[in-house]
Amino acid sequence: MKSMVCFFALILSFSALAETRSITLVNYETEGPLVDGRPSTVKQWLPGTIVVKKGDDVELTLINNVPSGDHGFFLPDFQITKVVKKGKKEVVTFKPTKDGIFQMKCHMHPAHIGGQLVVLP
Ligand SMILES: [Cu+2]
Repeated sequence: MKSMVCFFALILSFSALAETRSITLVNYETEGPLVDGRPSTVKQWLPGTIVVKKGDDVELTLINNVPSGDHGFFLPDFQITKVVKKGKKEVVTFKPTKDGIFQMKCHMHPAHIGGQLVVLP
């Protein structure tokens, strides 16, 4: 009986170490300011800030439903570069091994508003 309790305690402690964080990001597009007298479009992945813990198994579902076309998801500090085609969904997974605040953006369009990944210690 004692070994059985130890076994379950061991399983519980392992499951508490790393959790899976599943987060869905949706591409959003709206009218932006005039640029050189012409209307512009602002694009962003929402939510613009996502928070996870160091060591978590992170699964990001990226949904691109904007009419302007394909967009990218770029998280350079974790070597993630993904193109999400118009009307499609992509899933990326990674395990953050460092804490801090990291930039995420579209690598295909420099004017795309970037967001941030917050990794807690
Ligand atoms: Cu883009």
